[in-house]
Amino acid sequence: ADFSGTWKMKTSENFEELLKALGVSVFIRKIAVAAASRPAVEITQQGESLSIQTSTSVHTTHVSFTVGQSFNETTVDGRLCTSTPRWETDSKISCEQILQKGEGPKTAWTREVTNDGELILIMSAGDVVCTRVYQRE
Ligand code: RET
Ligand code: NA
Repeated sequence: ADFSGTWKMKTSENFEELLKALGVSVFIRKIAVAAASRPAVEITQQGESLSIQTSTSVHTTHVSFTVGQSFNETTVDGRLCTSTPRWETDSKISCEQILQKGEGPKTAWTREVTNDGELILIMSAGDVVCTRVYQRE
């Protein structure tokens, strides 16, 4: 599948609940939720290698990885983790995260490009699941 493009968020569910499950304080949560309502997502892809930049007014992340190879990233609350992405289907990447230090709920994400060309990002922390749907700009 082709994940590349500049993506605009259409819907988001449970993002604040996700941060809450990760122990983010209410003050920081409100700032993060407001900023995360207008993310700029830029993905480039070459074969199995992806580069994903997610920018907001207060926090930006950039990851590059090859599906099938572990890499370092941060959880959505900013803690360093080791991530292991794999193909769940040929249009869906599923990634488990292991914290490098300390303890916390189990986190993971999936990214899928649907037949109608939407990108669905699912992030989870323990039982809490956040779903964000994007369209190409
Ligand atoms: C943290 C804690 C430190 C202070 C701030 C934060 C903001 C996080 C944001 C995350 C956005 C994530 C998105 C993810 C995927 O689409 C790291 C929680 C300000 C704004 C857009
Ligand atoms: Na997002």
